[in-house]
Amino acid sequence: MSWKQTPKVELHLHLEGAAPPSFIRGLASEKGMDLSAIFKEDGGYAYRDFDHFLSVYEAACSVLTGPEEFQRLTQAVLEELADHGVVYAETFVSPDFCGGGDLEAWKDYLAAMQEAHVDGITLKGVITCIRHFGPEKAKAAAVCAAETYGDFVRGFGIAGAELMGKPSDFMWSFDCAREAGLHLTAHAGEWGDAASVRDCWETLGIERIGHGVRAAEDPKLVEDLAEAGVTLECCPGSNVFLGVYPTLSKHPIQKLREAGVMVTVSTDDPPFFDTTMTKEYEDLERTFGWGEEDFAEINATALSAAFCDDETRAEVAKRLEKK
Ligand code: ES4
Ligand code: ZN
Repeated sequence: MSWKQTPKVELHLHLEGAAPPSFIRGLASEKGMDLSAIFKEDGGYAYRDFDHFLSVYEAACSVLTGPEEFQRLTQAVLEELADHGVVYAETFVSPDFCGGGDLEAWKDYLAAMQEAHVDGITLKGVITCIRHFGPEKAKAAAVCAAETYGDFVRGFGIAGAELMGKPSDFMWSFDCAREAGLHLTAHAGEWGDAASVRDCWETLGIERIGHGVRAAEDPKLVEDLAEAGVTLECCPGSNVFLGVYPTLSKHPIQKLREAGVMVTVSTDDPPFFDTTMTKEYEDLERTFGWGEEDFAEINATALSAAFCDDETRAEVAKRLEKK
């Protein structure tokens, strides 16, 4: 069956990483910028590996020069998500890419993003610092998040090159965000091993883990994550595309779920990884035999781990009941 219309919750989506290539190409040509180096002949993004992906990603972001571009980006992303049945999404946005960490500039970007609207879908923001930009930049990102916590800004996290620096380098930022009332998540266990997932979880006191799948390599950690009810923002298609696992059948999402870990399904950077939420569901059905009840459970798990307020949660729960 096609899962396109099935209502879905998505928790792990980088806003700029969700930018359709045609949108970025269109903006580049409006601005007279030459981005041909980052596109393949078929129009998709071109890169070799994760580090190169990050630099192509930053080049793509270079056309997003102001709040207006972010408003248009958010609108384009919401339309794409709604087309795939997504009724609630959380998106990672970084003050580093929105005014360079300046609080007043950040507020203008945020206001612009919140102008975007599509009926039937709610979007919330998780503000991320970028690990490879270092702890000082992360502090500015955390202050931006703390100062703008509210209806849209719900969480704080860390993205970027996972193997650079240590979680403890970012403790000040996570403490700052926690004290302001923000929910916390962090990218861990995509490139790093199970020990690094535990380190990140215990050091930063996060409620969810971005990816986290390499935790599957340590049975004790799996047990502890299940017991603590930590939710993993799994992005199976992204992991297979980037070679974390050779095929979806080798991906631990099923094993983690069977062990009682809260797992959810997201796309990460969908056009970069040649995926959509519909495609993720189709692939999970084909590989693990997941059906309607499994996806309903995955969405319920995602909604209970969502960083929104309970009124929004109740509204979204109603949307999930409709088919
Ligand atoms: C990421 Cl900084 C960033 N952007 C998009 N996707 C990512 N994955 C990890 N870090
Ligand atoms: Zn990610």
